[in-house]
Amino acid sequence: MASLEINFDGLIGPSHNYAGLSPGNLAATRNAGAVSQPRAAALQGIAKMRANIRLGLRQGILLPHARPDRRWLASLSTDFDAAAPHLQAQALSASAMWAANAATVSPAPDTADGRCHLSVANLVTMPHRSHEWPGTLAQLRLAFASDAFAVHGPVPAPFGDEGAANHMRLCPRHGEAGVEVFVYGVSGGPFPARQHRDASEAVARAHGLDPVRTLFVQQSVEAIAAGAFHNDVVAVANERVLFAHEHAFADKAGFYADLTRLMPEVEIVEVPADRVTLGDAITSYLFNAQFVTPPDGLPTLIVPTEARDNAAVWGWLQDHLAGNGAIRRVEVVDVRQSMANGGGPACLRLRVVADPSTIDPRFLVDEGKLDRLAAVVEAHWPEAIGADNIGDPALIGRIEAARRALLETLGLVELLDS
Ligand code: SUG
Repeated sequence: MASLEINFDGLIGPSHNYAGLSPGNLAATRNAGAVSQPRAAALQGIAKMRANIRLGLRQGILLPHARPDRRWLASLSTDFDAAAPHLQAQALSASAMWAANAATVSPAPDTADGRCHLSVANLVTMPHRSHEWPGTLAQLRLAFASDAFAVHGPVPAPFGDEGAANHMRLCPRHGEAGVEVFVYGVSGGPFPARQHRDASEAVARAHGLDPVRTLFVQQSVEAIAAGAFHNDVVAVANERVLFAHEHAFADKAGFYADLTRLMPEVEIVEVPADRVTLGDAITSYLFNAQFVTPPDGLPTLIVPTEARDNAAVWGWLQDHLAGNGAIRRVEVVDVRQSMANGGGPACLRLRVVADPSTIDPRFLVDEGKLDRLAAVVEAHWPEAIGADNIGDPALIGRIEAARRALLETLGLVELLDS
């Protein structure tokens, strides 16, 4: 079978909660201490996957990690019961759900050895995310074990790498060679720049990318300061179309010129700040849409309900559709539980262009498997987690049992400890 784009969504884990662990992520900070609904959250994620399958897209999954992360706590010479509350929260986070941060992926047509390369992201900037990579790497090594893939470990600290959330690929069609764009931050006003240029360059070297067709682009300080903690909050690409906010990049003229030189057929759809402010872009997550091409060929933007609820954003989308713009269809999905932690439709998925027959089928889903996953979630995921419950041993027992039930259902118990 030919290569096609497969979206791997992070299944939202049973420990999903709002501990406000990510400074610079305004939604997560605003919702710190709110009561989360892990069961509803996971069902929302499953419904999004189901909708994408119905559009004709291929769908995969990445799984929740062992939480609390007892191995990480042991490396800090403590355990969950003895740990300080902030370490308990960091050990319990379900942040692996945001699969766009799992790895950077360079499909086979872009690489020197003709394999699809994946580099697990180190996520070193935020403590609660810095211990995700071993669990992610264990899954990537299983899912992408075939010779068609090369799976790399993380770039070493202190070079922050947040994976595909800061990487875009422009190409005539997914299965053809493209231009890979790495977006890094230098400064973000009061907030940290999470993606370092040295990390992006190391990933590009590891993947054997052609330096001539690889761009390193600085995210604007203004965007990070406004709450765009990843590039995918202000820009997204699909095939030959780049969709970006006017203030996404530090030097947009230079970037657009390079892109147009390398790929004359590129179409840049820029949303001006006088139609949608950076603030509206960030609260609505207009650019954190999944931008995809289903088999009917219509470039489609899958936006969160928050984008429909924002009059300026929805107005711009309607005008674009009416004007026969590059985006031909808009679909709306409800991922409010993830959104409240700053994770939209695009954060929840990792794009891989490959032949599905080369991937471990336990990581691929159809509607029947999603039905089985939904049943596990209904039976085992906690209904609610409040700030006061985080250290509760009964809750922890429930979270660990829920993940065990999931792995048993998928035939993936070998992942129990990772
Ligand atoms: O890293 N939120 C995540 C959201 C990641 C979104 N991903 C992309 N844009 N691709 C983050 O800030 C909040 C968890 C908490 O506060 O408990 C959190 O980690």
